[in-house]
Amino acid sequence: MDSSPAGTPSPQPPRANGNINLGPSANPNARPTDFDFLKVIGKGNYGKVLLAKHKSDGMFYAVKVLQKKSILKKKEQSHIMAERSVLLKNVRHPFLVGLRYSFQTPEKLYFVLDYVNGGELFFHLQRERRFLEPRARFYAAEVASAIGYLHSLNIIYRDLKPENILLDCQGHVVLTDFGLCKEGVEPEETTSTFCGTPEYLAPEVLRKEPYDRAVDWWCLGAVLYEMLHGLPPFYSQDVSQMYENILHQPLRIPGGRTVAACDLLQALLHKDQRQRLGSKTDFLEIKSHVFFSPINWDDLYHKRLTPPFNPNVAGPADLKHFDPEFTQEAVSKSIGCTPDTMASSSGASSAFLGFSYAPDDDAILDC
Ligand code: ISQ
Repeated sequence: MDSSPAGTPSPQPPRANGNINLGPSANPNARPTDFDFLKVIGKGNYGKVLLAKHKSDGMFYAVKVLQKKSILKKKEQSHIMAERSVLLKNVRHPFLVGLRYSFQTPEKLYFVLDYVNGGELFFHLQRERRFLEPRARFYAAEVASAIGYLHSLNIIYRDLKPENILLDCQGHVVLTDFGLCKEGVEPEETTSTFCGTPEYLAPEVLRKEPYDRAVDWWCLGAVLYEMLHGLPPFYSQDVSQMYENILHQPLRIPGGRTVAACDLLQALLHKDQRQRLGSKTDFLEIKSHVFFSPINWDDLYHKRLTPPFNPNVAGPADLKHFDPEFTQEAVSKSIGCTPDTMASSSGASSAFLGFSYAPDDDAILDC
C-alpha cells in the first residue's frame, strides 16, 4: 500500500536517534521467543510469513519476518516504514488483515498479523477455473469495500494482486500486503523489480506516470476479469507482449457474461485513468454500478451476507489451503531466537528504531 500520492503526507519514518512516537500502545517487550513458529505459510522477496502460536495466550498468528539486512540492501527501508506508518493510521476494516503488533531484533523485523486460513482466493479459482457472477460479485464487492476504505484514509493499495487476496475461515475476503513495492518506489523500479507478477499493473504504472487512486479500480477490474474468465485481462505468456497488450490492445471480453458484468469490466479497465470508473467520486461510483445492484453494502460491510463458499477448515491449525511448497519447508531456527541485545545504535538496527508498537485493544481471532 502507498499512503503518499493521494495528497496527505505520510508520517515521517522514525529517526535514528530513537526519539520516536510509538503511540500510546507501544509494546517494545515482544520477542521472537514469545512464539512457537510452526510452519512457513507464505514467501516473497520481502521475507517469509510463518504460522506461529503465541506461547502464553495459545493464539495463532501469521508472523511476517523480514531481514533488515536484505531490506537495507534493497533500499526498501522506506517501504517498510511506509507500511508501518500506514498501519499507524489505525487501519481497521473487516476485509483487511489486522496487524496486532510488531517488534524487532537486531537482524529482523516481525509483524504479528491475524492468521487467516481459508486459503488464497486464486488457489480456489484455479481449482474451479472460473466463478459464476454471484460469487465473483461477492468477492469483488468485499475487495472494493476494503479499497474504498483505504482511499478514505488517503491510502492507495496500488499492487493488489491474486496472492494478496485471502479468504478467512468463513469465506470472507482478507487483503494482505504490507511491505511490498510501496511508497518511495522509484519509477525505474516499477517495472524492473516487481514483487511478483505484472498482470494487474495499470497502464499508468507501466508507463511510469504519476498515478492516483484510480490504479486500484483498474486492479479491481483485473481481479473481477480473472474471476469471471479464468485468466487476467491482456494476458500473454510473453511478458513483453502482456505489457504491450495492457498499454495498447483493446480489452477483449469473452462471451457468456451479463451486460452488467461486461460494462463494469470495460469501465474499470479503461486505459485512461481519468475516464476510468471510480476516477471522480471513487468508491461511490463503484458501489452504484448496476453489476453491484444485488449487494446491500451495509450488510456486506457487517459480514451479514453469507459467503458463497465455505473453506471448511477444521480449526486454526488446518493448513489444507496452503501450498505444500510452503508448509513443508522447515522453519529456520534463527527465526525464534531472542538476541541478547535489542536495537543498538548503529547499523541495521538503528535504521529501524521505533518500529515496535502494539495496538490499543486485544487481539481477537474468530477461528
Ligand atoms: C495471514 N494469514 C495467512 C497468511 C498470511 C499471509 C500474509 C499475510 C497475512 C496472512
